[in-house]
Amino acid sequence: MMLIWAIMALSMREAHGENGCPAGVKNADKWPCPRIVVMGGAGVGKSSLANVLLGRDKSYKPTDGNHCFEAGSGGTGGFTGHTIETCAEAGPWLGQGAQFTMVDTPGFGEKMEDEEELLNDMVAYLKDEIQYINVFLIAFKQTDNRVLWSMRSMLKILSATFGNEFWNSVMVEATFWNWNEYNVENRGTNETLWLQTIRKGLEYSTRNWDKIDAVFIDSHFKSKHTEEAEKFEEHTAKLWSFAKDTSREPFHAADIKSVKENIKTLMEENARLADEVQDAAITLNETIKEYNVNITNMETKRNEIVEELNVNITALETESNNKTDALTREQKKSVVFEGEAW
Ligand SMILES: Nc1nc2c(ncn2[C@@H]2O[C@H](COP(=O)(O)OP(=O)(O)OP(=O)(O)O)[C@@H](O)[C@H]2O)c(=O)[nH]1
Ligand SMILES: [Mg+2]
Repeated sequence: MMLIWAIMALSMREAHGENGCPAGVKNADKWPCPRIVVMGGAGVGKSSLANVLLGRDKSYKPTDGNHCFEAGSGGTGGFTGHTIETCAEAGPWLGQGAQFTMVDTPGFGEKMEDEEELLNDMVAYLKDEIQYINVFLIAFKQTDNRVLWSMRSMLKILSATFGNEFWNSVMVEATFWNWNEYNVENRGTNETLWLQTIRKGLEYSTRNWDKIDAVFIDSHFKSKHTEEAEKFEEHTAKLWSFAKDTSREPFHAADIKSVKENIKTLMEENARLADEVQDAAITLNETIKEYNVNITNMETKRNEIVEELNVNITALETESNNKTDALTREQKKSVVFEGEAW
């Protein structure tokens, strides 16, 4: 009897999964679901946000000496960003809710090739350790649009690495988005316009760019300011419900290819495109040269025609003048004759 009960309990647990994870998600005991990976450019506020979502101070300092989840300005170890490795922590949502997993990642700059190692490590960690991911939270700094452009090469590589499915789990986050009344009025943009710009920026990375949604969670909000606290609650709730949305399959990171392979492919593709552009430029130059020769020939021809026309006009004028003179002479003669007749 005990055995039957134990088997039933086990299969029930299998069907519903454990630790908030759907059935079939391995390592649910270690990494509860949902699992949120925050990524983005260097210094945009990823670690601060990750800490706040785990319910601790935005400026949390780890005690074990590494820089995981440590917020701070400036690069570490010669890299552009402060966080230089991908790491995860399980904890209660906002410090008091259900258990979930937060993954912090290094910030990337503009020189993708220099950061290949960081990117490779990140992909390897997601693939081997985290395996299933509910949300890729891509953070952009509201006050700095350049970051969007520098992120494009990284997103291109991620897209090539993770495949188009990756975009189903993407939610965009606007950092440095303060909700106090003054900022709302003087921001010079609003949520809709800002999201439109981001979507446009992602247009070349995914076909689903216009379906991507955004949250505006301010990791630096002040709870004593009601409007900031309310917006924090609203946007964290939106992120939570996206993370828990079971109509989307969690992203399975186990099948992804290595970044190296993709960077190599993308670089080969770039080299091929550069060759094509060069060939096109050479052809264009030759065509321009041909056109220039044609234009010169046509100009010479036009000048010859104009000259010929001028000669003809002069000849016609002379002829006409001669005829007029002859006519005048004839008329004079006939007047004289008529006079004689009188
Ligand atoms: N005012 C303001 N400051 C912020 C915000 N988010 C982050 N910061 C500050 O920006 C700096 C960088 O924040 P981090 O959270 O370390 O940024 P990160 O994206 O993890 O940085 P890297 O790991 O270097 O890529 C810190 O000094 C934060 O206090 C924000 O929303 N508002
Ligand atoms: Mg960081």
